[in-house]
Amino acid sequence: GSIKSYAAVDLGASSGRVMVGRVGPDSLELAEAHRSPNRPVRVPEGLRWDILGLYAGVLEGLRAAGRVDSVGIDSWAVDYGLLDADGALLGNPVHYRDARTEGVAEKVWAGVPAEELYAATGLQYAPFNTLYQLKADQLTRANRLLLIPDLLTYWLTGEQGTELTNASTTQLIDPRTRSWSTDIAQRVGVDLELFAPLRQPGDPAGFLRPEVLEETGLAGPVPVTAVGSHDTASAVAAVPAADGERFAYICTGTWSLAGLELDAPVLTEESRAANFTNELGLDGTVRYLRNIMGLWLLQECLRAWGAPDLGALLLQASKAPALRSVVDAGDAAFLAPGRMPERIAEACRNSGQPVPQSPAEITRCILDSLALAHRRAVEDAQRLADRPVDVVHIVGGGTRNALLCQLTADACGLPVVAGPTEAAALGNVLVQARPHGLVRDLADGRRLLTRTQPLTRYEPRGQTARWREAEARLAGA
Ligand code: LFR
Repeated sequence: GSIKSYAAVDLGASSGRVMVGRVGPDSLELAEAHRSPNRPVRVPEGLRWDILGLYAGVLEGLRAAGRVDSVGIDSWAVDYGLLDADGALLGNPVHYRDARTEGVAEKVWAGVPAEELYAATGLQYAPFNTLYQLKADQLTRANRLLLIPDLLTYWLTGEQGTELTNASTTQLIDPRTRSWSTDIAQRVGVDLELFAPLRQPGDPAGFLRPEVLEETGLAGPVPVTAVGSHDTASAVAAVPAADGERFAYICTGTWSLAGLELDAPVLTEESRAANFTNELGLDGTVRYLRNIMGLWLLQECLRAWGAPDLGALLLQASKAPALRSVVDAGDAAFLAPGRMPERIAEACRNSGQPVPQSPAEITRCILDSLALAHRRAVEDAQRLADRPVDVVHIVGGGTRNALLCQLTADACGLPVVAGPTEAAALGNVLVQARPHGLVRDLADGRRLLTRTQPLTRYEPRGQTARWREAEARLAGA
């Protein structure tokens, strides 16, 4: 009939899932076929992704999904696998939280100043941008670089490409031309021949190989479609904004990615100083946003505390005193794993604030700090892009955290619309539905989302003065 099924593979930093989206002219349903934890592995040489485990999870998920009309893959950004001349993977892909990039950026800037890099690529500074990772790697045997979703697509189909939205996180793309910055690549000494040709979201990416069909029990041909393969690009595509709405978005999960959808990049020096990035989105859009540490801070504490019941902890945190101590949730000091409760306590102590003691107090400190970082990003983005907004959309895993959503509404002084939770998978599905004529463009996909997905609205409780005070406290620290 007119209903089509799509497998959306969505790999996050802490779990990988295969979702099945069923799309009709006026319907959109998403169901989970398979979910498995994504466990980074610390070996003597550093922190690595278990890429074979992830791929095995994809195959299991496709088997569980059953007959689908297409498959699309998205994941976290910047990381990659290197292949030798025969197309074989050279070692486990390195985790972006690995320490090997320490001090690398400074060396790159000695050749190409950070100001010039920003003016040409629009990418915020993060130690893990692909460019810096590449400069930290031994590339002598590498013949090809495939970003994580492109690597898995290659294993599924045998075909190589570099999907654009994710390529925009390498720091080797010019956001104005939406193509390689050959000048920057040359000056920093990166051979662009390493990369497979660019693919646009919506482009065909081959068919499941016969061996994959056999392993998954699927009947071919099953096409694979390039989607917005950066999970944040897919998540932003699934922000259920109304037509003409002036909105900011916050994609929540391990990270909080907070900002605006623009038609053109903002490449000013002021924007660079504020560490805003210009990543590429669907249909010619720019994702103008800031990376905030996100629920990673809480995930790492939960790990340290031996995985206590989250619901009970959040209830206690909601009753803990508000805004007692806040930390800078944008601080790269929180990037590496380990000792998170201690590091948060240290940050409070060093800034002369009360040191949170119990898990509930620390959790409250984290959520207040995240909401405050959300406020700063939403305010800065509006100012830097000269684009005021009336509403903040929160999508992704953090929508399950009602306290975080309410605090964000309070901090921003704006209504928050929370949902959908599985935004990246939905954005992935919506792009796959395009070739079948079920979804025309971004606006059309968003209309379908607002009609079909449950959303929760949080009104600001009018305490902006308290948030302003906390902001000043942090700035003074
Ligand atoms: C979110 C995300 C962010 C990116 C970070 C590292 O999952 O993709 O957008 O900055 O992970 O890749």
